[in-house]
Amino acid sequence: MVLPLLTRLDHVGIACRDLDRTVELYRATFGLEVASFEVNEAQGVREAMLRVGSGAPVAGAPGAGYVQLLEPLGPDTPVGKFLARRGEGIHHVGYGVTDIEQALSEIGGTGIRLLDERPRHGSMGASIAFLHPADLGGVLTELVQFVPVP
Ligand code: V0V
Ligand code: CO
Repeated sequence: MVLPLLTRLDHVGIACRDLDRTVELYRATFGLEVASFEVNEAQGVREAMLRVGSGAPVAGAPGAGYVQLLEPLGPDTPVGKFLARRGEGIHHVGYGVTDIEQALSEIGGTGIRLLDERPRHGSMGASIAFLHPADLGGVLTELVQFVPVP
């Protein structure tokens, strides 16, 4: 095992009620542009990734970090429930890993609950998996393995 398991900050996920308005807020306030815009039915979100900085590449993955703006596809989705309970704000933190299967196995072995036993499809082609916030000080934590486009 190569430590640390987390190689970089990939993104901060922010729950919002109106994705288009929030994208515009980030553009007008910070000059950030949308790098990718996707609907992820399985995760129940419309989401936009806004790249922050260019960053030096780490372990073959782009070094840039992102802000991920998340709008729920409905009330009975992770982000829909979060908005109803807590309102708009930071929803999760996503960290880069080099080998997500191995990271899940190592982290699962520590007793932290895995919300995904197997990686799932994430933004921009990445493999992602979530860890339970109740076991990590109230922070919903996402592992992200960058998958290069062939
Ligand atoms: C809920 N809770 C959270 C939370 N969401 N705590 C911290 N951060 C969050 N984001 C707490 C909530 O306050 C409750 O705490 C407890 O969990 C149960 O809340 P709930 O509303 O009943 O929610 P659950 O249990 O139905 O679901 C919560 C979890 C769920 C975290 C298990 O949201 C989940 O599986 N999330 C993973 C998938 C996801 O979030 N997808 C959207 C992003 P108390 O009151 O009991 O203490 S998709 C994405 O990021 C992509 C595609 C990408 O990056 O590529
Ligand atoms: Co995310």
